[in-house]
Amino acid sequence: MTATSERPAGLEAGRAAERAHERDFAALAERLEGEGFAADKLVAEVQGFEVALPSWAFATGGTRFGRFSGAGEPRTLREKMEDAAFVHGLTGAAPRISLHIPWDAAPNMDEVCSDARRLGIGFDAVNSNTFQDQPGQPLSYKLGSFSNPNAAIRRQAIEHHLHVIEVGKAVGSKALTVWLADGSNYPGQMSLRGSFDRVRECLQEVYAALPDDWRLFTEHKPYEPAFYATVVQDWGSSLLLAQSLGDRAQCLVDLGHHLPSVNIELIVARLLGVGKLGGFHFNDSKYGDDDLTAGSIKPYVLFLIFHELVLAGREELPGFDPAYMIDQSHNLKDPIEALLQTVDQLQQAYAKACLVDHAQLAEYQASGDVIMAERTLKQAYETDVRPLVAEARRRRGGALDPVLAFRASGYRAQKTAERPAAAPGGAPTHL
Ligand code: RM4
Ligand code: MN
Ligand code: MN
Repeated sequence: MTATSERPAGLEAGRAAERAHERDFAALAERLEGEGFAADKLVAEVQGFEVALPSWAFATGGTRFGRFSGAGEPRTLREKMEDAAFVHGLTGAAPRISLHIPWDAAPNMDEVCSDARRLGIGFDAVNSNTFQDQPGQPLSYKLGSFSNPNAAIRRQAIEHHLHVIEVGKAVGSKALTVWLADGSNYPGQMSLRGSFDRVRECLQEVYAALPDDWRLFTEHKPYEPAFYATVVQDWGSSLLLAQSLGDRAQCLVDLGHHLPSVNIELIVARLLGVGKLGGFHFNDSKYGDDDLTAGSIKPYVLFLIFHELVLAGREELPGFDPAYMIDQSHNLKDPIEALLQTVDQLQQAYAKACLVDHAQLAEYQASGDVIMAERTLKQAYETDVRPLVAEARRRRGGALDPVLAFRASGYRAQKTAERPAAAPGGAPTHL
């Protein structure tokens, strides 16, 4: 647990649940020891896994057809940070929040920092937003920001990014994530080469303004809102940008930003191989940028991605320092419950990846034993690691079962009383 002043309510699982956990963990530990693993070492590895929470995921998201908000949702950055601290208290694995500017604009950054200290949370990458026009903004991003043929619009977008860096500096962030909606809806609308060149030039200026210990993440996405040609549409475009910017520019992989059936773990491996894998936006997807709960649709893919990451970590690949972040929109679930479930799913995928016998796998690969190589992965994937993950949470002061602990805590009811309901409906908050 962190410096959170009070231990969250709901942490005390019933005695029966404690006993059941102890029994399950002992059985799993014995089995793993039999397979040559040190259970305590595995628990410690899982305890070391941390992921950042997105400030924009604490309120109900929406689609372009509507939004159905729930009770007690946060209305201010401080309230989002309170919710984040609660999620961290129950999971012990989410000690940072990622801000989105200007959605999280706050008049007094000193207050934001002192709230964060009081709540025991820190800040991960800051995100810019040139995909919407803000009230009072002089020039429109309707036809693009960094790619816009109009130099004054590009200048405005650059100034916004410089401002976002200042916000990040004030809270102690160490990275800027740039996702651009830039692109075209119709052939002929914009120059396919020229638009990319303009994006690169603008990013060069932003990169030059980064503090020395910061990284810049470029995030690709195949379509939406540009339905014909998105400028940074794929990992290749993202990599070209990162390579042309410099060492501290890396690519961010949002799991929902790939067309159906694209092999994401292969993309991860490619980026790892050239030291350009900067981080993740975790979520899951059936069709496109669906923003569903990580692990809810393709859990094996999530495991295979973590397998590449754990392997890269063990091999100490140069430049390997992935920023793990969540980017989801919770349209139906209570946002806090969805995030608790997400962190648990990520911990499970990570724990399973820690169980892969890499030496054995390499031998099977070298001898061309296809079945046994695949079985080595499946052996890890099919292990029920829930007791391991629960034990890791418990040792970090979190809950055995965060969702049940949240329900037992009365937190949502308390916040519903403290935070008068927002107006029903309204515009979607998430793209
Ligand atoms: C985009 C992308 C970005 C996020 C916005 C809100 O689809 O995933 O990471 O900042 O949505
Ligand atoms: Mn994203
Ligand atoms: Mn997205």
